[in-house]
Amino acid sequence: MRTPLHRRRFLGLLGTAAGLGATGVISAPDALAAPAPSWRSVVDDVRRETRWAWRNYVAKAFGHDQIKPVSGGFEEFFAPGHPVGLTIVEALDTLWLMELDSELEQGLDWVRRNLRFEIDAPFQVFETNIRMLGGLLSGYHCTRDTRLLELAADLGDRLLPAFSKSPSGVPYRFVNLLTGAVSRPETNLAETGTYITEFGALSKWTGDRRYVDAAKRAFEVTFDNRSPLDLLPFAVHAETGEWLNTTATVGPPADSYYEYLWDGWRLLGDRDLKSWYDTLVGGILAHQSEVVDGRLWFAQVDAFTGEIVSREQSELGSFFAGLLAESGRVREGRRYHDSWNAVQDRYGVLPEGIDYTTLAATSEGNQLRPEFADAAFNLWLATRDELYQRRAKKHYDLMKRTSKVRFGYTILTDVTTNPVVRGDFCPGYWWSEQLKYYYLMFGTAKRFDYRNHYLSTEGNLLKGARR
Ligand code: DMJ
Repeated sequence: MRTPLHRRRFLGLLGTAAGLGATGVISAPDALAAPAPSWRSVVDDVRRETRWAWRNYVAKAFGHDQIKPVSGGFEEFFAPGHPVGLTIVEALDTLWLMELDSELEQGLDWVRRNLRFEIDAPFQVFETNIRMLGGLLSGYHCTRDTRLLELAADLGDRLLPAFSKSPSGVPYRFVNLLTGAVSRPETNLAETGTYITEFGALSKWTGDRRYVDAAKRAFEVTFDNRSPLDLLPFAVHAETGEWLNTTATVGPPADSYYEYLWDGWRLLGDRDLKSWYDTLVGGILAHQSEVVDGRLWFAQVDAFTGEIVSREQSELGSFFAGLLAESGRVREGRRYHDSWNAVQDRYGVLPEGIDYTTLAATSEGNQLRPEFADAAFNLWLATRDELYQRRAKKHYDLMKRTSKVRFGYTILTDVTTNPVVRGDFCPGYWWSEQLKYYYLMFGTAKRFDYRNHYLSTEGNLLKGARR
């Protein structure tokens, strides 16, 4: 039970309807924001920035996984000494959507000539799937370059042992791409259930069901083990399928598990996935939502008792506002985005973690994160309310102001200081996610089907390319 102290400030979800759109400390609330700028000029600016950053990547780090945009160096993401051109693969569909066709051709040429997966090193299955497999598949979807599909099928085959060697069907965290040796059975929900759309697209485009069947089986094991409150702890053992803890969260390392139940229904039309999503999100709304000072949050709770175990909220959790809206819960999605908007108003760039009772930062950096823009994009698609374009525009402006450096855009190690403290690296997802969300929501992209599309958790376009 929550304590009486909590009840004073922490009203239940149904207890209040007012107090939304909290006023920020630094800037004006949404209602007082300046009139909408010309979105056309913003979309042109996003395209220009993408091309500028791409040219720097080509000059300084081409073929390596990630550029270090301050020093002009590079680093690999999956395995030291084994570049797989992560930035290129993540950028393919973004370049295509933006009609940056000569840059796209440069990237495709590198992939055709260099990308191979006979690599004797353990690769993280989840990251390899959402970034590399998803990037190749979205590249194929946009360009119809069959080499991309061949590479995707080869990579899919190399990932499958993580599933087939597990006695429960829940995947191991790592697989050696050359030998198929698996490792790290202590895993979590996101790394268990973020495969169905990439594997589903691969099955559809190759006619081989092994991929989609493996992805669904992993979902089934964890869903069947749900608590009587319809909640899932986030830590699980791959070999037994048993829980390793009792804490439920919508943030990492659970987040995209929920996203992919909905997405699997949306992309593949699998009714089981929709019903599992409805059950689990019903549990989350009933037992994890909490309103503090008029703002909606999602607590970390014990999955079996419902007791709150933490009021810390990861920035990554902000994606959930968009997911709620996408799946028909627009009211809750709006409210949760309002909460994160209050954090954006307070800090400018969102810190990685906050305590939602005070909005104090619990983790001061920002890894050039896309989730707030992702949610704004999905809310905009669901409502066409310009409010979300304004919020995303502010997110974009703040990113330009704080993260733009000599050779591109970088992460921040402290957003609570003035000036902010910068790191020196640009994550691969930046090329696949926020650039694309900004571009698509500030203009009408000719190559994007605004009515019928699917973007993965990594922003990869697996449906909706208009050629
Ligand atoms: C991305 O790789 C994906 O969005 C993933 O689902 C979790 N978050 C990172 C970016 O923050």
